[in-house]
Amino acid sequence: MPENHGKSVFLLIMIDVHSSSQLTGHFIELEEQFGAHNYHPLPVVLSRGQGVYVWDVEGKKYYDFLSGYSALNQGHCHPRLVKVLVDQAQKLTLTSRAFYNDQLGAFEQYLCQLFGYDKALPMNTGVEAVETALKLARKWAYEVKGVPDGKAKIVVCENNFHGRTLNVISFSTDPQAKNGFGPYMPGYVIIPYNNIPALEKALEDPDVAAFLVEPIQGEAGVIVPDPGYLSRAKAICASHRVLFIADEIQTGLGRTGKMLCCDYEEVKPDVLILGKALSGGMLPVSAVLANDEVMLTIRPGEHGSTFGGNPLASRIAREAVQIILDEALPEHAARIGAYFREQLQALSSPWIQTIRGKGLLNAIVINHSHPDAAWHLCLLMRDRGLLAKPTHGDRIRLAPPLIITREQIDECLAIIDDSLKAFEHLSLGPHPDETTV
Ligand code: IF1
Repeated sequence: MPENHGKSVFLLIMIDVHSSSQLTGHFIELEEQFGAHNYHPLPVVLSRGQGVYVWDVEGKKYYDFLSGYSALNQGHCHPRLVKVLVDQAQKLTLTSRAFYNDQLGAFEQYLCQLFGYDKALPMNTGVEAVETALKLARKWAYEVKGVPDGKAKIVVCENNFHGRTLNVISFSTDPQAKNGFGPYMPGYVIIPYNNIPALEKALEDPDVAAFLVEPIQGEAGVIVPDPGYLSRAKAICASHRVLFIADEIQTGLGRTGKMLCCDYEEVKPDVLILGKALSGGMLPVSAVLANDEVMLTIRPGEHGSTFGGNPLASRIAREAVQIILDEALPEHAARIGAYFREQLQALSSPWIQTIRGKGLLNAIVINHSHPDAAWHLCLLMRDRGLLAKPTHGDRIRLAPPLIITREQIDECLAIIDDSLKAFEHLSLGPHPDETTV
């Protein structure tokens, strides 16, 4: 072997190591220079996903504990979804609703028969489905309930998150989501979450059309209401002829250990909103389900969207939901989620103030005075191979794909435990992107 061979190999390795960390910096700088700064991502650049794993550009492997904010219940790049995506993409992707197509009706029938509604209205993003539900509620109020035109009110909860359009942030209570975007849409009444007397009082107003609620408040930090809250709220709505609208965009499709979170209390929403995992993370697909009395208040030309109900999305969504059923993901999430919370508790970490959640929608509240503590814990977990993100400062959502196995959960618990132990020696760096440990 030539005498300088060792040096050249060493040099190559150095260049390789150097270039790979440069690679991360390169992609971050691209987004920094050319992208809007509407997010503050964890400093990791992903290039591949499969199942519960993602890989960064340096080839490092991580457990994904955010799951695209619960859009990846079925896991990254599920083979069945990739197959139908490729198949359908080679046939027909978009017709617009100006014409019929051979995928939409089958998708609508599938959703209606599975969830027990007369009709489905397909949209794309979650917030578009929320907007659709709100338009339906108002139209129904005027045409069926008899609320005077322009007077309909919709009751929502404090600390809600239903999306980021101007109308939806009009009833947000989160200054970060709302401030600076006025003027706001009128017609919303905000009450405390998980508060039955407040709801009863609000529904005394005969102009109330609907109550829009998340069965568990995700963004607020996985706030689980008291048992019975949803069923009592539904009963109060029924007694005041008010539509109960469940936003199951994040809690639905198996995430909380049932197909729908409302199933825990056998509550059948008057209007059901689905999104995120409805496509298994392949592309935006959302839908609103309701019976004819509500759904048929919108007539041709009164609502729509270019991509809503496109054949590609319809085919993928049907497969995405079928995977949830075939792989019994709700039941699995219930079992694994209970085990995960129990084992998290058993860590008895002084840094964990609260553990809460249902199924595989969980969060921990960090017990640390530093405002960036949760962020730094996420950096420690990133360095050990698990990706999660803080929400509202001191809370970390822990929501892996529902396909995660018990052995994988045990590996993740070890990562979380090791990261929490490293917290003891944490010197929180001046810059929230780096921690020195
Ligand atoms: C962001 C939150 C989660 C949702 C519920 C409607 C929507 C969402 C219950 C709108 C979307 C996403 C949006 C994303 C972060 C993420 C999120 F932190 F913002 F709140 F998951 F908790 N209803 N949630 O959770 O659906 O239009 O986004 O498809 O905006 O930062 P979308």
